[in-house]
Amino acid sequence: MARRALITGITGQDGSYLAEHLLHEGYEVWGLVRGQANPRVSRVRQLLQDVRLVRGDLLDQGSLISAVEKVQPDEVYNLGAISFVPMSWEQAELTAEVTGMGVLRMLEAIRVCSGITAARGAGSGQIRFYQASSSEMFGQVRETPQNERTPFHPRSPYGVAKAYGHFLTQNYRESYGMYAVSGILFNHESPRRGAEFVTRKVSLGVARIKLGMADELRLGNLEARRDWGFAGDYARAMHMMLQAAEPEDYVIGTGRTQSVRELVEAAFGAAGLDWERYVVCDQALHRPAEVDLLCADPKKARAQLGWEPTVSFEELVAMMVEADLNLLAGGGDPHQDSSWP
Ligand code: NDP
Ligand code: GDR
Repeated sequence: MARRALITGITGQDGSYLAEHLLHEGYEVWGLVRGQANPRVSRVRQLLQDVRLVRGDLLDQGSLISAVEKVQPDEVYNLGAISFVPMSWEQAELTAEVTGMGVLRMLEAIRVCSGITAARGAGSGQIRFYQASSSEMFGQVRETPQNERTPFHPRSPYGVAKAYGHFLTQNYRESYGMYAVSGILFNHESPRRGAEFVTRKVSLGVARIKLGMADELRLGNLEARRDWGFAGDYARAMHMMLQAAEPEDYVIGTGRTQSVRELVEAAFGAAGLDWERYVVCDQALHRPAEVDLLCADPKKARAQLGWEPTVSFEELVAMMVEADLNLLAGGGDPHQDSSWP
């Protein structure tokens, strides 16, 4: 019988790559969807036709219990979150509820549906759980590169909520013997990335300028450094983590770091443009507290899972610029696009 996976956050960037990967691996894939008229759900219906949908919301405990009861999953991937860091200052409480408490609700749904109690002891329950932890938990780093033992100092309500979810996942593993793991993933991008994140904002900006649809691109802090990889590679890592014999947490990243300025230079360069003529630095886009430098040390994932990234930073940037040039030249709308590269 096919293994069954339940993915929260199916309408997001990672949900789409993970669903495709799991379908390819022969899984029966279920996606948790919320809301009444969410246009991203129609896109999933259209583009991921083999994915089955179940209603639920990370804010609603009962709905998660019902979803787990209905799907009877072997694996649960908790990707749902408010994931845009600046929004976490504007809606700090909602971020805590969805990105932080949502993890508790999903773990409780699994625990209750599996009949797990502390008294039953270690190893009880069959459902394997993946939590989408983030390099934003490292925040203000005192050591680089960052590995599984690097201390956390989150710099945004989002980072704090992720740290809660991370420790809680560890705690359910230790308290109930559940197979529950966190992937501490560094930034990963693709042509399916939301338009508000810096890589996609830049690739769309470059495409608009190249096609004569805009004459400037406004950005915030150009000096921040990130470790950027390709989302398809990271979805593969999530699945690999849940196949390991023992439940453990892993850092996933490329081990290279670039500044936003270098990203901008590479993206404009890929379209034959000089970025300095078009980029405007806007103080209003700076964050109340910034994460200055992130760089992964993915040695453990390489050694224990055999995971390797396959797309370089330069290839990633070129892929995103080309995809957005094609999208906009064909009259597509990045907020509504009904085809995924
Ligand atoms: P996206 O922002 O693209 O997707 C977020 C998903 O969360 C959407 O499917 C959204 O669904 C869902 N969601 C939001 N609120 C709720 C809710 N109340 N209940 C259920 N689902 C909800 O994120 P990514 O795909 O980029 O990231 C996936 C996960 O990985 C996130 O948890 C993110 O924080 C984390 N992460 C991402 C990294 C990256 O670089 N991409 C790096 C490290 C961690 P809807 O359509 O209903 O709004
Ligand atoms: P990040 O991604 O906050 O790292 O979180 P984002 O692409 O938003 O920012 C990266 C860096 O770029 C700087 N920056 C800008 N960012 C945006 N969005 N818009 C701008 O105009 C701009 N100008 C400069 C930012 O200040 C920042 O330093 C992403 C999300 O996917 C999280 O959910 C995830 O956990 C982390 O990656 C790892």
